[in-house]
Amino acid sequence: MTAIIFSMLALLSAGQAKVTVQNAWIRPAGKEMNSAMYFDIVNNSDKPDTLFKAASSTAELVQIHETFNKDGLMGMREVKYVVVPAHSTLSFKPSGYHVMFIKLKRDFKVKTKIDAYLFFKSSGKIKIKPLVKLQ
Ligand SMILES: [Cu+2]
Repeated sequence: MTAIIFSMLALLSAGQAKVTVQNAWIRPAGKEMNSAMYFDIVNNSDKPDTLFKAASSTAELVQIHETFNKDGLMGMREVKYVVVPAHSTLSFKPSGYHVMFIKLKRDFKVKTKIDAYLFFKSSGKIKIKPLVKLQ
């Protein structure tokens, strides 16, 4: 009986990507300022998954950003989604992808934690608690 249940669970999970988010952190900043959040998305499944939204009640606006270099000038811009390939880890890190927190509703103090959510097409809504730190 137990073996049957296990094999059914294996079948249910086979077709779906399931990512985990690790090492989440966010830069300290004062109320009304902006901050940036970083983390590693680990996809151990054999299907790609897509991050398409980030959210937090601690900022007026939360966007997925990429950093670019045009003619030696660094800039950043919003992207609508980021694909995480199968069997890979995608790191959001300084000078790369990041989640931008625009116009904070309160101070982000070092050593505290912030509530945030990442939304994936396959894995759904994932709650994370980034630690506020300088780097
Ligand atoms: Cu940005």
